[in-house]
Amino acid sequence: MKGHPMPFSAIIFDVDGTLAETEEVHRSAFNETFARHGFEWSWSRELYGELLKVTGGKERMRHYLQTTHPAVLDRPDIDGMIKALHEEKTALYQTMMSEGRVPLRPGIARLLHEAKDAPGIKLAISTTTSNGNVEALLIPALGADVIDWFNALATGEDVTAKKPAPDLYLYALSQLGLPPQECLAIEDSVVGLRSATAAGIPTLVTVSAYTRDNEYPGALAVLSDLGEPDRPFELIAGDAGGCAHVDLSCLEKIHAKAGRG
Ligand code: XBP
Ligand code: MG
Repeated sequence: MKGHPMPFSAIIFDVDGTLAETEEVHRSAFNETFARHGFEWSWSRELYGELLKVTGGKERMRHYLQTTHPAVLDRPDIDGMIKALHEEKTALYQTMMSEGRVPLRPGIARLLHEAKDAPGIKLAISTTTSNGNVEALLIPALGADVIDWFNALATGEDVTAKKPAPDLYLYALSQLGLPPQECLAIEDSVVGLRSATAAGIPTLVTVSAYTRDNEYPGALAVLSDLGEPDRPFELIAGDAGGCAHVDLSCLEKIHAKAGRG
């Protein structure tokens, strides 16, 4: 082997679509909020797939109104209205999540447990959703102290420019105190991949319900999910280092390829 591969020091996880298939819960919470206020805005699965290109719930609502009900945006109270609707949507989402209806995706709990105790490996989160929503997903699944497993937490509340801008990943890197090449991001979407890549972070893609038909230029590999020892992932594109499920030694192999181009 030529040269000195970069050490592998951190995994940065996206949340929605990567840790769990949460987008259908977000969609229900948006729709339920709109209905409660008498708005006839109902986001179908198909429409929501398009709307996901705009990250962040408030930004997504504004984009929807711009393209379908532009007159609503002329209301003098529009900013307050979007903020209030989004707060209500967030509260509803958290109630729905507390009912425990969304399991973590294959391999997520296993990899987090392995990595949190591994010397020299740090964990981080980079998500356009909020802190409260991250907790609503992770605490019921992994316990009250799960947030302490992470050395860095970058959420939509911390930046103005959400994904695909690099800001969320740059903020995670600054908290980790690591150069991008020592990290590996795990993402489920093209906007997420673009965000991580723009921050210089090698990225592994695990596709989700809304993103499996996309192309992921620049990803180290594209997998169906992280897999489990008794249930291998499906390799969709790239080279997954010959492994059948993703654990730390597999990630190290995948990461080592990044340095070699
Ligand atoms: C995906 C998103 C989020 C959620 C909704 O986030 O784009 O906006 O759809 O959450 P991730 P909010 O970066 O984790 O994939 O309404 O709280 O924005
Ligand atoms: Mg995502």
